[in-house]
Amino acid sequence: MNLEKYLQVSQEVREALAAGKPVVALESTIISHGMPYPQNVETALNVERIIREEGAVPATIAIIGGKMVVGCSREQIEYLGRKGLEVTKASRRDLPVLLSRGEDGATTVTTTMIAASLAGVRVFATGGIGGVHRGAETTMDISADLEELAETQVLVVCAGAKSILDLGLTLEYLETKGVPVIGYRTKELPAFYTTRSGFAVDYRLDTPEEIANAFRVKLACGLRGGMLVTNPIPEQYAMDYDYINENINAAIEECNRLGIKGKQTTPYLLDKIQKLTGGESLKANIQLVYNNARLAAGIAKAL
Ligand code: PSU
Ligand code: MN
Repeated sequence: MNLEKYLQVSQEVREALAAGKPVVALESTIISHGMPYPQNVETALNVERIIREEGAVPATIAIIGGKMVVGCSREQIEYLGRKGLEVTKASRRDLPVLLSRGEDGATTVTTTMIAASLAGVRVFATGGIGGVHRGAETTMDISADLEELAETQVLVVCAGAKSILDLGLTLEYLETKGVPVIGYRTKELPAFYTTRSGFAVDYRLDTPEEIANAFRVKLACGLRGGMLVTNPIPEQYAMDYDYINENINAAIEECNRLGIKGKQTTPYLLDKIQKLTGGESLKANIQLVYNNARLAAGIAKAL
């Protein structure tokens, strides 16, 4: 069986890779499950534009009709954005059935890393990653994103992780799995909406070149897994620490009260926080994604 049956790389991305041009992968669960329509589509298209302005080629990734598409068209992005929660949120475990049945899926950090790596794309920009959920000592809810970072050689640029997660346990897990956690121009792990979290990253690196160098060494040594680059939200868009955390706590309480579990947990919390903050958190979310796209393009160029 050949992979081409299940992997479709757009012409633009194929040509860029063949010419050694920088390419940045983008996920699609952030479009379908991370933001409401139409802001999701607007953001996804703006992210692509920003990456082009920075001199790299964007490759939005999704599963369409049983193929991992690397380099979605505008129409495909619009389609995923409109379908929203109706699209299957596709993690590593979902790939075999979705692909064999010819179905669609929105790729999370895990499946975006898998498809990017198969296509030869090494840099990926997103908003926030999944991690160890609060209460995981009893629920065992630990995102497959962390295992993928341990397994697949793709560098992921994010704004840290939301404090819907247990950030301390998330860092412990990444340490156990040997995933380098880099702070871009910071020693402190950013917490998505805020630049501060109270937790330290492993290393502070101050330029895209230094980050690219470290990742190049990882690839050269054949070390399994990726690298996590955490990029703080620009100060002018950051939210008040206490305000956002009160709302996150309220969202988690409601989630527990309703008994929401498994893959529904993260999308439920994202939506609830957006509602509780009257859309204010969505604005911050959009800006930090743009900021990550810019840095990822810089790293891809340096690589
Ligand atoms: N966190 C965010 N925004 C997101 C996600 C997480 O702040 O859009 C999405 C990403 O696609 C991530 C996935 O890979 O949720 C993790 O889901 P889970 O916690 O179910 O593993
Ligand atoms: Mn989970």
